[in-house]
Amino acid sequence: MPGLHQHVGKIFADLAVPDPLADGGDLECRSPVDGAVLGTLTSHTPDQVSAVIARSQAAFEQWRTVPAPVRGDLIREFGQLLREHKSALGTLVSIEAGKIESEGLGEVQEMIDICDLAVGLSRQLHGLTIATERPGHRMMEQWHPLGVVGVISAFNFPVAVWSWNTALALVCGDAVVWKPSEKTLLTAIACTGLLRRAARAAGAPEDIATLVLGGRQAGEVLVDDERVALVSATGSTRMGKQVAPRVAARLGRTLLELGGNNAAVVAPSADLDLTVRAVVFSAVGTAGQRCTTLRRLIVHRSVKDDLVRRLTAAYRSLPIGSPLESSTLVGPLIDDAAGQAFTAAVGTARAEGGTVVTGGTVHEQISQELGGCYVRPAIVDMPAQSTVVRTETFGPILYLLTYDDFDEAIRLHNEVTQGLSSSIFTLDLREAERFVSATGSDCGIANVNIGPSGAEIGGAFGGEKETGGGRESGSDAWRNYMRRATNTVNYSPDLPLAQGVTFS
Ligand code: UN1
Repeated sequence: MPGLHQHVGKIFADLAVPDPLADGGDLECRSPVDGAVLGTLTSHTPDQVSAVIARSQAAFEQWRTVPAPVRGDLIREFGQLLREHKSALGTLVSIEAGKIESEGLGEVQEMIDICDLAVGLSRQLHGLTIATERPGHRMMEQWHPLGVVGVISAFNFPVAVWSWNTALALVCGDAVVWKPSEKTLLTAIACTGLLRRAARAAGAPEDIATLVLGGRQAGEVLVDDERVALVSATGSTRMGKQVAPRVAARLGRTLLELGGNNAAVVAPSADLDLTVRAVVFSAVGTAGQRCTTLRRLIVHRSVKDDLVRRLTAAYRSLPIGSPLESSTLVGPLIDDAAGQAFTAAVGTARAEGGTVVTGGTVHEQISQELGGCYVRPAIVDMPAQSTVVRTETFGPILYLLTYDDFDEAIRLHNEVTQGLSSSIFTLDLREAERFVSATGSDCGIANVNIGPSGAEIGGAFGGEKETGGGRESGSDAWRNYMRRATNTVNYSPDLPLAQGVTFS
C-alpha cells in the first residue's frame, strides 16, 4: 500500500516530534497492514542503555522532590496533548499494530483515561495512621517515590500499557525507562516525544521519560541493572519466567502481566443475543491479539447448537481487511510468524480431535492484495480441554467446550495454567455469584454478562497463576510504584518498649 511511510511522516509532523525513521538501522519498522518496511531505527548498545538508566536515575532524584499534586500537573498536560493528537496517534497505532480505527482510537483513549486517574491520584497517595500500643506515640505510613521503573511492553497494546505504568509512576515521583516491543517502536517514540514535550513545558526533568530501543539484549540490561527498582513487564509467560528470576536475583521488584487463556461460561439461562455480541468482540477484536482475548467458550449442552449457529453466522459476516478502512472489524495479525502460529494451532486442534466450525485459514486473497497477514477467525469445537486449548495462541481462535453441570464448567474454566480474565453469561443469580466467589473463577478479572476483554482503567488489571500476579492501572495499583515507610514518632519524655519489654 503506497503512502504509509508518508502518512507516518505527517503524523510525526502533527505531533511536533521529529520523524525518527532513517535508512541503514538494524531495527526494521514494519506495518502489519501491508507487511512493508516503513524505515529503520538503530538499537541501543548495552552501554547506551546503561547511560539512559543513569539519566533516568538523575531525573528521579530531582523529580521525587516535586510535590505529588505538582507532578499531577505534568500528567494533566500530557493528557491534554493526547486529546489534541488523539486522531493522529490512533492512526499511528493502526498503522503499526494493525488495530482497526476504533480500537486505535480506543488505545489513545485508554491513555487519556489513565492520565485523568493519575491526576486525581496525585492528591490521594496517602498512607494510614495506625493506633500504637504506646502512650505518647504516633504511628503512620508514608508512601515515598520508589526510583527508576523499567517498563517492558508488548506490541498488542503498544502504548496503553506503557501509559498505565508511566502515568502512575510519574505522579508517584518515579522516572520511567521504557523498552517497547521491537514491533511497535514508532508509537513508542511518538508518545515519549509528547510526554517529554509536556515535561519541558512544565519545567520537569525530561529524562523522567526515556526510551531504549532494541531486542532482548536491551531488555536484559534493564532487567539486570540494580538501579532499576521495579521492572514492569507485559508479554508472554515465557518472557516473564525469564525476567522474574533475574530481577529476583538482585532482589528487585517485578510487576508482571503475562499470558492469558481467558474463558467464558455460557449457562442455560444466558441472554444469547447479548452473549453472541460479547463473544464476537472478545474473541475476534484486535484479531485475537489481546492478553484478555476470549479463547475458550465453555457452553452448556442445552444451548450449544443455538449459540454455535448464531456465532457461525456472525463470524461469516465479519468484514476482514485493512484496519485503515472504517468498515473493517478484523485487521491483520502482527506478522507472518503470527499467521503461521495461528494455522499451526488450528492444525493441532484438529489432530487433537477438534472440528473446525468456521474459519481457521489465512485469507489468501486479502493477504495478497494488501500484503499483510489476514486470517479468517476460527471456531473449533473440541472434545476435551486438550494441550492446544491450554496454550495461548495469539490469534483469533475460539475453542468450544461443552459442559453438563456447573461444577464441571468451573473445573474446566480453572483447569489452565493462566489466570487473567474470565466471564460468565447467565441470568441465574446463584451461578453469577458463585462464579465471582472464592470457589468460582480463579482469575484476576471475573465478569458477569460482559466478555473478558476491554477492561476499564479504573479497576486493577492483571491475573493469577502464570499470568504473573501483578496488578496495573486502577484501584490501588499505584502502590506498586512507591515504597512504604512506617514511622513511629515518640512525643513523650518516656521510652516505653513495644510488647511490654523492659530493658533496664
Ligand atoms: C493487554 O492485552 O495486554 O482489557 C491489555 C483490555 C484492555 C487491555 C488489554 N483494556 O482488553
